[in-house]
Amino acid sequence: MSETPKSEEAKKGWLSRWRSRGDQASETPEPEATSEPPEILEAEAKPEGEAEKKGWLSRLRTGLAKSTKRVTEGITGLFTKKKLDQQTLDELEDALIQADLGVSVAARLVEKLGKERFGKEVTEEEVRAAFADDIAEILQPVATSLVIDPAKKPHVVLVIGVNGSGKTTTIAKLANLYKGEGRKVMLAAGDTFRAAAVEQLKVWGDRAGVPVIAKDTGADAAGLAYEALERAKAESCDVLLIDTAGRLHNKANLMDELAKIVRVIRKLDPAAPHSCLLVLDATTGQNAHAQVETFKTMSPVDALVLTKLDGSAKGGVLVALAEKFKLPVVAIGVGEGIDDLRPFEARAFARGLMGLA
Ligand SMILES: Nc1nc2c(ncn2[C@@H]2O[C@H](COP(=O)(O)OP(=O)(O)OP(=O)(O)O)[C@@H](O)[C@H]2O)c(=O)[nH]1
Ligand SMILES: [Mg+2]
Repeated sequence: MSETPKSEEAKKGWLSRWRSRGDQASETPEPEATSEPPEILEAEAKPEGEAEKKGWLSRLRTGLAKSTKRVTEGITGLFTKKKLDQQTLDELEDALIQADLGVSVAARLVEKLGKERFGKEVTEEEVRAAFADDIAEILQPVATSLVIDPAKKPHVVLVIGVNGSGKTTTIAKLANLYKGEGRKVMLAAGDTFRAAAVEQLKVWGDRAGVPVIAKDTGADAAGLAYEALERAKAESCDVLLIDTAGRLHNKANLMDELAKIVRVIRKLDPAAPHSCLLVLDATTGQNAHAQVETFKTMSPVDALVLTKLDGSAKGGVLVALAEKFKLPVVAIGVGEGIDDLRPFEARAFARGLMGLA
């Protein structure tokens, strides 16, 4: 079920299209519900200019500002001595751990720095640049995109995660993205537990101009997912995004419900879901590790989306997650708007985190 890009070409095209339209849209108020996506198509046709790319990077940096501050504050101030000594290395390691990069990543970064620069003169900027390179190396293998297989009609994406992590919002953002790429998208309101969850998805569906298959609160989520897949197949949709509840009465209930959704949709398509995205809220920091562990036992997780990087000082956790779980990170959320989803790019993220241009 793991999704890897078909080709570098495909990935690049998708990333640049996404980047090229990201900025203008996020600065403007959300559009009213409309069945036409003229803004997106118009922006897509534009070639990606340097200015647009710069705008995108600066938005990433703005989003990461709190995380960057946390990481770099720990590093700044350690460089009163000219030569790199053991005490400075130890303090750097502590600073990286404090910034949520995790014990293992912190040790790895500091060990490498020590090997290369111990006893030598080194500036704070050089250390940040060295760390950024090493972080980019850790992130590179997981920085990928969710590739929709055009042979699947539909490509089924199951979206899971704890309550409030940003599942429904991420589904809306993805629906908007895929619709903008000219794909036929359908949404399934599989969170039948929480009152208002169905309404929330319907509002987003209207905004993105895509149909939402829904039932009343309390309906059987697996049955709903089955019906949605039947409809999506009949209508030859390209993508079906299934929302799920983040919390039920207890963990066992949630596990049963997710397992049942998977079991039931496989009656219609034995390979479904073709992608299972786990949505994590970056503000939860280290708790994200436990969430990955838990959800992996409930459903086969193919990839991660990290949300709320704009409001988090704990973006460093993404590096720790990449190193530990090696799960692809297919997108990051940098705001509440429908366009506030970004492809995850290793080098840009690493340099942003270290406060480098
Ligand atoms: N700042 C910011 N807020 C976000 C982002 N993604 C989601 N949110 C907000 O987080 C809150 C929860 O998002 P939802 O999409 O409803 O989360 P959920 O996982 O569907 O929650 P449940 O349905 O309760 O399980 C909402 O207020 C969203 O607007 C993001 O990337 N940045
Ligand atoms: Mg939700």
